[in-house]
Amino acid sequence: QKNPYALPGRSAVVHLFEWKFRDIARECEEFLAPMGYAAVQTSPIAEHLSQPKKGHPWWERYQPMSFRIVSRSGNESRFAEMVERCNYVGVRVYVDVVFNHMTGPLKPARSIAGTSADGINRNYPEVPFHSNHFNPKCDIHTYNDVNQVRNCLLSGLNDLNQTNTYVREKIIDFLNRLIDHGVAGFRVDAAKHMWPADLEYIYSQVKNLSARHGFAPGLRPFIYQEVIDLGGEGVKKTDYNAFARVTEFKYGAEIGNVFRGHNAMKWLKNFGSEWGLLPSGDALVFVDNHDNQRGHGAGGPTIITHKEPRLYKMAVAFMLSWPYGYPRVMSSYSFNNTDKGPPINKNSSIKNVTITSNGKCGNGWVCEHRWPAIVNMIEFRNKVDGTAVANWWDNGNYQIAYSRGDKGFIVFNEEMGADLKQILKTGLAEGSYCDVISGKKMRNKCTGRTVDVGKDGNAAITLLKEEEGVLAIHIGSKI
Ligand code: LM2
Ligand code: CA
Repeated sequence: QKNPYALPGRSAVVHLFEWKFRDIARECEEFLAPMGYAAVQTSPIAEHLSQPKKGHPWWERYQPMSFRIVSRSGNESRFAEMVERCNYVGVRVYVDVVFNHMTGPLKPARSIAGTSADGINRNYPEVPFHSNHFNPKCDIHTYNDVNQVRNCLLSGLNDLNQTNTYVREKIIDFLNRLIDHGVAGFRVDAAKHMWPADLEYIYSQVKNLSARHGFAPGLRPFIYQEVIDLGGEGVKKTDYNAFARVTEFKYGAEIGNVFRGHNAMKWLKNFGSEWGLLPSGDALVFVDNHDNQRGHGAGGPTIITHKEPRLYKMAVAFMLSWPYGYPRVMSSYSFNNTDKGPPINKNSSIKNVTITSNGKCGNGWVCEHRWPAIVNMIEFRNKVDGTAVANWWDNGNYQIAYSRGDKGFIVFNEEMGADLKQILKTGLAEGSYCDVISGKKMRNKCTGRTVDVGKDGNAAITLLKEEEGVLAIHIGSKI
């Protein structure tokens, strides 16, 4: 089912990567709901491998040991409390679910909850799964062969057979338990490595969203499936988008290309399905994700992350201003090597997300979703909802501007070493507007630069090369 169930006036899902449930609950109440975010994506919540000797790399959570709810983010009662609190303030919860595989070939494999499994002989007593529930061991030698991609081992991880009735039942039970807790949907990890028909069957057997948690009768869960398809492989994103949404990896790759100066911004004019992207209503889009921000997954060095803040703000501002796909905002912790897990205390529990008096995060959490330019663009997206792109302007190269109907207007300057000075049609009514990238409207004053729109809807826009590369105004920032 492709509807994210955003409350009216809200949009986007924020991935609170590796956050503890308690911190997510607080964030729903204190920030996400009031600021207009629609939903959160959690990290995987099922009992998973523990690798203390490796310093608890983030990817241990992508090696499940059972479908009990216990992870480095918290136990089942904390999870239940989080979903309850987020739902109460109208923020949807989507869980990252991993059921293509279990752990790699470790004997014993020890879980975060202290149980063990035999990853060599494929015995997972907590489920239980035995070797007959898995596909025969083989390696993926070529991504041209869909049989290998779906039936062999992804990075050596024991590959569950989702065609098996018992395996299906265990997966369906797990998803149903999450629905009972009040979640609104799922991010399906490694969907590319499972057969579309198996997934479609599993989804069809999952319950409707929980009435007890306030969902209307008959609602099917929101599902977005992780399928990495940059072209040229056997498995295609279009194998999966008939029955649920798909993560559109080409989006961030193309955005990276454009904003890094490898493809002129003027071409963005028809960014969307004409670029070979999925139909808008089938796509879950993002500038970076937890994999490709650290060189895992797809996209490589073209992907833009929080490590390049000026560029990142431009890329995310484009995503949030552009009416294509359902956007996901990444919220990271800082890292300098690709394995590094979240910030931890001496006893290796995950550190709390602390919030400083100016609204920034401490303890090593980056919290891109709280960056003023990013959260202000969430408000922009919510205010312009339902309008089309209009008043497109470009300089033939790396300067562009457009409005969203008569509700919002945005300008980008990515022209190497050049200023932007133009009289532009904003589509907006006459008045003074506060640029939400350099500042914010506060008590009818603007803390950043103001833009004066004349009777004719035109405004003199200046974006100097040393300033931010983007400027945005909307009906809510009128002063
Ligand atoms: C995905 N796609 O379908 C993600 O793009 C991918 O990043 C995930 O792997 C994968 N699904 C499994 O959920 C991540 C991480 C890997 C890591 C796995 C399992 O990117 O590096 O693999 O999780 O934890 C790790 C080791 C790898 C080892 C494997 C098995 O990094 O070297 O392979 O465990 O022991 C021998
Ligand atoms: Ca598989």
